[in-house]
Amino acid sequence: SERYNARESEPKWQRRWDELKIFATRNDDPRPKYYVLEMFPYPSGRIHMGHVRNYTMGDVVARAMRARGFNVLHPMGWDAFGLPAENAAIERKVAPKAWTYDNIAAMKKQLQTMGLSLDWAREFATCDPSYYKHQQKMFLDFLRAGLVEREKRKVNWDPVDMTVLANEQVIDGRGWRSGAVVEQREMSQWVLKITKYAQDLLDALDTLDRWPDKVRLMQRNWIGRSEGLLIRFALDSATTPQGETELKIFTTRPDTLFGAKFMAIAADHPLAQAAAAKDPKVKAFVDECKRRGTAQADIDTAEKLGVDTGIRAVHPFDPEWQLPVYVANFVLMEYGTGAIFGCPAHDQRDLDFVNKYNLGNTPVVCPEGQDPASFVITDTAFDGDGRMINSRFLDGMTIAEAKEEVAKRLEAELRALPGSGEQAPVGERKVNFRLRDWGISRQRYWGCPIPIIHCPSCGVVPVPATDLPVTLPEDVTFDKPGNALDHHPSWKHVSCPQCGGKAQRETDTMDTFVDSSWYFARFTDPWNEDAPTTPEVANRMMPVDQYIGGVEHAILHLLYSRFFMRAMQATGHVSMPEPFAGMFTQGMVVHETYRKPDGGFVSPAEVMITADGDRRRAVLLDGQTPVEIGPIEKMSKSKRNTVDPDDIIGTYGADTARWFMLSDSPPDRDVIWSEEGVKGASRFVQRLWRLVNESVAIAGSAPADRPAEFGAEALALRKSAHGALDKVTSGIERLHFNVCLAHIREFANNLTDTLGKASTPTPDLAWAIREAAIVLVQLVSPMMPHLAEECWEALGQPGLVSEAPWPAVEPALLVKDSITLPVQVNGKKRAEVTVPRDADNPQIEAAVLALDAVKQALDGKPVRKIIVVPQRIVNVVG
Ligand code: ANZ
Ligand code: ZN
Repeated sequence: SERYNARESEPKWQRRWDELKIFATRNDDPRPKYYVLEMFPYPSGRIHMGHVRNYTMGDVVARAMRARGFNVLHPMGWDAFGLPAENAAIERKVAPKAWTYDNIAAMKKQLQTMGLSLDWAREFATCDPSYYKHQQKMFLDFLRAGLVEREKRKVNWDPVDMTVLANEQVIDGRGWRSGAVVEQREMSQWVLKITKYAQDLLDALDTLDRWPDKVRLMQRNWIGRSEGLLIRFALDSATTPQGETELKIFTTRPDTLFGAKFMAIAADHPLAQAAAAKDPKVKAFVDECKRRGTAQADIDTAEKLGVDTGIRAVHPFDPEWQLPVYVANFVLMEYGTGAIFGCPAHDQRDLDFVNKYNLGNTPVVCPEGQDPASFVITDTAFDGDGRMINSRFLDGMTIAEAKEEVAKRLEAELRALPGSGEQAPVGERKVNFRLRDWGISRQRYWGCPIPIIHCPSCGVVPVPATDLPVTLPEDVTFDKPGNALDHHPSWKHVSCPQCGGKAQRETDTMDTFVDSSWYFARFTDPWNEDAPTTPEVANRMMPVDQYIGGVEHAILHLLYSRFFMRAMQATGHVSMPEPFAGMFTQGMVVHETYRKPDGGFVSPAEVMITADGDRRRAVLLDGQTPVEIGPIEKMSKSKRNTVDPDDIIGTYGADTARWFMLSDSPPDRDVIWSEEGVKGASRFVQRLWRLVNESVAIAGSAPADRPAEFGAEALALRKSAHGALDKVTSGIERLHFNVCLAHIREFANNLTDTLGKASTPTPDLAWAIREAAIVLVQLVSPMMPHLAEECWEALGQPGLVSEAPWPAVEPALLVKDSITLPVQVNGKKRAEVTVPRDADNPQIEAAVLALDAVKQALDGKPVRKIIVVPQRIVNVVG
C-alpha cells in the first residue's frame, strides 16, 4: 500500500469532525460527565511546543474518556488580558484589543491543525466584555459578602515616569523605561480576603488525593501556618519615646526565651517611627530600608543589618534583664506583629545579626548526647531537637514541654494594656499564616475594570448591576507613561449613582490572575448572559476531573482558583469548594542550544548535525562554519533553541508531533525535543499504516462471528491485544503516557510477528488478527487520531473511530502477573504463597499469615518476625 499522507489526511478528518460536531458537549447529556481541562493559553501570537505537549496530553485523556462512555467536557479559551498587549501598543502602535484578537485568531488556527477534540462552541476570551461583565458582578457580590476590602499596600513607584510599576517592570531595582531607582509607596488597593479561608485551604489539601504531592506541599508552605505565642514585652520607660510602653512580638520558639539577646522591629513599625523622630541615625536607617523595600527574596539573602534605637525591653521572666531594641532589615511589618525577640543560638538570621553587632549568644537547647558544658555556637545556629539548658525553670525539658510551660506561665500573668488600663495576659497563643490577602489592583489599562465609583460625598459606591459591564474605552493613547485609563479625557468622569454628584470611576483594573480564577466554571455554561454560572449546570459539570498545566502555576493560580470557588460558593454561584479534583503538572520541552564562534546563539533550523559514532558535530548550513553544541535547556527565544510547531506539523503532521510528545519521557519530566526523535515517531506512523493494511490483506477472509475455539497462535495474539488494552486503558487514566506507548509498540511488534508467520491463516487466527488490528487502531486513536481514522476506514469499520466505544477487555485473556514464593516457618518449608509481582511487604506478610499451613505450623504461637527476601523466600519466626 501507499505511504500514509498526513498532509492530505489530517485536514480531511478535522473537517469531518467539525461538520459532524462530534466534540460538542451537551449539558443535558445523561451519561456521567468527565471534565478535562488544560491551562488556557495567553494569546502571545503563536503556539509553542509547551502548548503542543500540554494540549496533546489533555486530548488523549479527553478522547479516551469519551470512548469509554463519558460525557466529556473539553473546552478552550484565552487568558487575554495583561501587560504584553500594552507593550505592543507602545512599541508597535497597535491597539491592545486588535493585537489580542489577531493573536487569538492566529493561534486558534494553529491549534486546529493539532486535531484536538475541543468543544469550540464554548470558546471565550477573558477580555470579552461578555466574560468580564460577570467577573465584575462577582467582585460586587464578594464585596457585599465581606470578601473584598480596601487596604493600604506598598507598590513599586517610578519617580521619573510618575507611575506604578508591575514587579516584572522593575529590573534590578530600577524602572524598566526610566531607569530611575524605584521607590515603595503606600496606596489604597482592593484586596480579596483569601486569608479568611487560610485554614480551610490548608485542611482541604488532604482531600485532593489526585494532586501531585509536591504541589500540595508547595501550597502548604505558601499558606505557611505556624503555631506560636504573642508576647507583650514591657519597655523600660527611661529609654522609651513618650506614649510607648510595650512591644508585642510573635514567636514560634517561646522555649528559647532565655537565649534572647536582642529585640528587632521592622522599619515601618510604629516604634521605629517614634525612635526615628528622636534619633537621626535611626531615621537614616529607616529611610534607607523603606526606599529599598523588603522583598522576601532580598531578606533571605541580603546582609542582616540593623540600628540600635536605644530603647530597652524587659525580659518577661526577669525584671532586671534588659534587651536592646534594634530596627532590623530582616523583620517584615506584614508578618506576625512586625517585631521579634532574637535568639541567635537557635536562629541563623539572628546569629548572623549578633555576630555583626557583637551581641553574643547563649545556647538553650542542647542536642541529645552532647555535653552542655562543651556545647558552643559560633557560625551555625542549632535548630534541631534537644533538651533545655541555661534556662532556669525550663532546664531538662524537651522543646515541646518548654513551649507549653512558657505559654502557660505567660497566659497566667496579667498586665495592664497600654492606654485602657485593662488587665490582659502577657502571653497569648496564636496561629499565624504566611498567606496574605490578595491585592488585585493594577494600575494598568488592559485588564478587567474594577466596577467602583469614588464619590466625594458618598465614598466608595459600587456600579449598579444594570450598568455592568463597565467596558474599557477603545480610544486610548499610550504616549504617556502610566495608566491609559487614568489619562483618558472622559472615561473616568461620571455622576455618582447614589447622589448624582460629580464622581470618578476607579481606574485600577484587576490582576489577570482574577480572570483565570474562574474561567473553568464559566466553561460549563458560557452562554448564560445573566449570571457567571448556571449553578445547576456548574454543579453537575464541576469539578474539573483532570486539570493539566505547568508547575509554574502550582502555587498562585491554583490557590487563587481554590479561593475563588469558595467565594463563589459563599455567593451562590457554585456549591462546592474545590475546582480541580485531579491535577497534573507536565514537564517542559527542552532542546540543545547552539552557538556560533562569535558566541551568538543559532536556531536548530540553521544547523546541520553529523554523527560520527557517539560524537556529534554541528555546522552552519554553509557546511563549514563550526557550531558549538551547548547544554540542553528550556526552549526560549533568547537561547534561540525553539522549534516551531507549525514547521513540525507541516513537515511530519500533527500525529507525529503528538506521538513524539508522549513517547520518550514520563509526562511530568522534561522531554528533549530532537530531530531524531521526531523522525522515529514519523516512522512509527508509517509502520502502523502498513501493519493495518497488511492485516486487512491477510485477514480479509476472517469470519464475521467470533469463533468458538482459538488455536495457540490466535490465543497468544488475543492475550497480547487484551493485555495492551488493559494496560493502556489504566495508563491513560493515570497519565502514564510513555508507558502506554511502550505497551502499544510491544503489541504492534507481536502483531507484526504473527502476520509474518501467517500468510494463509486459519479462520480463528484471521479473526484474531482482525480483532488485534481493530484494538491497535483504537489504542492509538487518542494519541494519533487522524491516522487512526484513516486506518479505521481501511479496516472497513463503520463510522468514525473518534466515536467508537472503547473495546472491552476480556478478563480471561489477561496474563496474571504474579509470583510464587516458598514460605518457611522456623526454618522449615511449610507452604507457598502466590502474590502479585509488585506486592509490597505488608501485602506479602498478610497473605502468608492467612495460609492454613502457616497457622498450623505456628501452632498458636505468636509471630515474632517475618522476613521477606524480595522475589526469593519468606521466613516466619514464631
Ligand atoms: C524567637 C525565635 C527563636 C524564633 C528561635 C525562631 C527561632 P515562622 O515559622 O515562619 O512563623 N519572626 C516573627 N515575625 C517576624 C517578622 N515579622 N519578620 C521576620 N521574622 C519574624 O517563623 C516565626 C519566627 O520568625 C518567629 O519565631 C520569629 O523568630 C520570626 F530560635 O522568635 B522566632
Ligand atoms: Zn455620591
